[in-house]
Amino acid sequence: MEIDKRKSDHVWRFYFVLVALLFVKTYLVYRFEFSLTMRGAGEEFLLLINSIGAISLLLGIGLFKKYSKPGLMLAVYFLLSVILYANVLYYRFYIDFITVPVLFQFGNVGGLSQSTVELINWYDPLLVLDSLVLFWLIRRWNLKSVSLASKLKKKTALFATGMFLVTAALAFILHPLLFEKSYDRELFVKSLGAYTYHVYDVAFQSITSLNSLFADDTDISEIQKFVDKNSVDESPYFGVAEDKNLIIISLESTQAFMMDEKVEGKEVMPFLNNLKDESFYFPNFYHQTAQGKTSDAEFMIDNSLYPLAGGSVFVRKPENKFLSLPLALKGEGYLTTSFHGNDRQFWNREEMYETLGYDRYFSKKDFDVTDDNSINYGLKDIPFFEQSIPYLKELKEPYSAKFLTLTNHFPYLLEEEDTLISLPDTSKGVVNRYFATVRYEDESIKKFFEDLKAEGLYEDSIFVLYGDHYGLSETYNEAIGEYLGKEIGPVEHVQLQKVPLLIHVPGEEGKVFNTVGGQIDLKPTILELLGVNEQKSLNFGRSLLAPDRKNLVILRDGSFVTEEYVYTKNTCYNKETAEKTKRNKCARHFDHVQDELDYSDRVIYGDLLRFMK
Ligand code: GP9
Ligand code: MN
Repeated sequence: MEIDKRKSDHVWRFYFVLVALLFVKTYLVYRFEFSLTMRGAGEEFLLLINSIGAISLLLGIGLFKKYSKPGLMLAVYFLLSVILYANVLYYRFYIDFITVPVLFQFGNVGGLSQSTVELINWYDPLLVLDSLVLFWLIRRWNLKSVSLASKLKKKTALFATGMFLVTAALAFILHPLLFEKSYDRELFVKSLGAYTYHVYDVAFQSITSLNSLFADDTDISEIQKFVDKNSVDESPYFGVAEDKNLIIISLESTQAFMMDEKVEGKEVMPFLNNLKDESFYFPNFYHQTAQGKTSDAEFMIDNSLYPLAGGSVFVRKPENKFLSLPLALKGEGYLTTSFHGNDRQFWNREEMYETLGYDRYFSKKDFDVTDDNSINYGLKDIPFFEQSIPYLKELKEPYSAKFLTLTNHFPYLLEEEDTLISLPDTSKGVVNRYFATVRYEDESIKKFFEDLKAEGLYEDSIFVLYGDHYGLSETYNEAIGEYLGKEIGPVEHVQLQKVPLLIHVPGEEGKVFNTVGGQIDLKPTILELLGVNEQKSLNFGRSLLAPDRKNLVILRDGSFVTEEYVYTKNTCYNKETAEKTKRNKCARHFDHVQDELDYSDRVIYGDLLRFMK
């Protein structure tokens, strides 16, 4: 085969320019956009080299063919740049990487919005638009599909594969449990690189989606044994709220530290602070959500299963069988409802609520939503609660009613007339505005309680108020630190994942429960108070009222917290001093933590609850 030396040299040069540019771009993103925790020179070295093999191979698609294809190379380059940038945007808020299910969530979750605009930087176009210059280069060098010397092609392929294998080998030496902890996406990206991570993620999602086809009832008995082994005794509170209506309020993006805060001497959450004195209050309660945010919290509270590490179960597994809180309550004659001032399809609620056994979903179309009474994602909380009262009055008792608040949502927008507190003055507007929307949310609940009392709906109900997930992600730790006057290290960051939990039982005295727990524990806690024994159950959580419960909460990224220790980012810390401590202090929980997350995932991927007898 004849080879045109000049033309083929240009193609080679083009290939190397693309590899070098993408390598540099990726490394700059690792360094300046992703805040990866690096431990030691080995990890640093691995981070430096981990994209080379994958980039050389992927761009090589246009090279290793019989005739090289510069256009195809550029297309792959552009695609990888877009993937990189999409991750940058996602990471800026979530401090996490995109997974395949997140892409499928876009339809349900609204896609581009004001929230995204908030996250864009001036230099962002450079990350993708360099492809235009490269396109110009194709023309300038007059690059064509030519055949290349096969010797050089072989050498390049060898180099690319070699780099890929060296990266993989080094990654396994440094992190032998890499694949067992595949929910730890940071570990994956910093070891095998951003592009290999995505290839793995696509394969992983495709395989797990087939799991339910091959599952049978042998799996469930092993998991049932595990869950039974961890069960707790009945508490003295069993049945104290028997036959009462159940009112659950999900506090959008509300973190527990806000309950203690004051700005210029004024409390940010005056109503909740009062209410907690007359309620069961849980100051060591954590959210355990991942990429499914509000829907993950709802999923956990209804099912006492962990959400999946990637995507939202509401979106991914709405056809599974579940043993949910609404179904258990229906068994006791309850009418089960949910209220939310957003579209029915958001987070695929319409479909998933059906599966979970909700009798009625009052969504945006049931409310009078105008430009004046809505902001950001939908109806403002005060009119939302006001307009819910007439519906609530009509419900047949006993009922359960879940209210999902919405105004305190990133990027925390609020009109002047609704701003009831002065804002702090940190360097981040998002952090400052958060105080105002949390204050507004507190006001809306105060008004709701006043209305419930006026309508005679208060006495016969119990109230569960919980924060659904963090509002200020790790991105804002520096600004939170400015406000709190301390640096936010890893332990402090985990502590910021505490969310409020108040359970108000009219007639019961207030009490503080210091137990360490999380959203997974709410379903058994609620059922205990209502005095309901499920006919069939598989709850990974344990009642927060049980005297013999273990103080342990497992976060979805594999971090965990006990009475004394915090384990996060592969390091064991003393909770009190926030200092690193010996790994073996945490190590006795490792197996249990891993098993608990794995078993819960297996239930969901395998749709195993359909085999429960
Ligand atoms: C929207 C509400 C907010 O319906 O659930 O969603 P989030 O972003 O918090 O999951
Ligand atoms: Mn939410």
